[in-house]
Amino acid sequence: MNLLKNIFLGLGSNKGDRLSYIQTAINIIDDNDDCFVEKVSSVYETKPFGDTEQEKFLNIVMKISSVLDLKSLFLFIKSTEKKAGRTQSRRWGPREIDIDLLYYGDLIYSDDLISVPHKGITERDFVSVPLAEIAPDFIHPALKKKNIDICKEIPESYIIRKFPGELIIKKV
Ligand code: PH2
Ligand code: MG
Ligand code: MG
Repeated sequence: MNLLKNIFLGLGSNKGDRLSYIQTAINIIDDNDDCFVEKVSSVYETKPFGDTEQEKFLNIVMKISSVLDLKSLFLFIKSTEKKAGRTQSRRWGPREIDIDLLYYGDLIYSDDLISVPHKGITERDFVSVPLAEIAPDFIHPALKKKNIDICKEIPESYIIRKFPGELIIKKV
């Protein structure tokens, strides 16, 4: 079986006990025998992007490795959102937990459902800054730029502060 190493996920929550929803999602991913949590970034409290009339988010990025192919991983992420307590929410609306696939190694791929690298990487500092924190030298496969350089080029800032509180990785 082929273990793919540089998989990055972006997690966000702006409803209920935000940190606890993020920790629950990390635990579910950690508990999957096909996924290995390698690193988790600091927690960032962020202003809402898009629909600005909603609560502040907590955002993190995590690095995992996995034997799951792209589509299986995507389905697992969607099921993890549900299992962690995501209720229906409109596009851009408040959500208990959102998990986005940011990079699947060096793969460049897009269809109706999945797009990697995620477009938010170059538009949202709450994605690019935590990415640069845990993987500064990882190179965006399409732009051929390092995370650390991408995060310097984001025009608008949504990050308010680092949020106190530790996230726990169990398996390592
Ligand atoms: N996610 C959204 C919409 N807006 N804003 C912030 N700050 N953080 C998010 O994770 C976020 C958002 C849709 O997924
Ligand atoms: Mg999102
Ligand atoms: Mg999403």
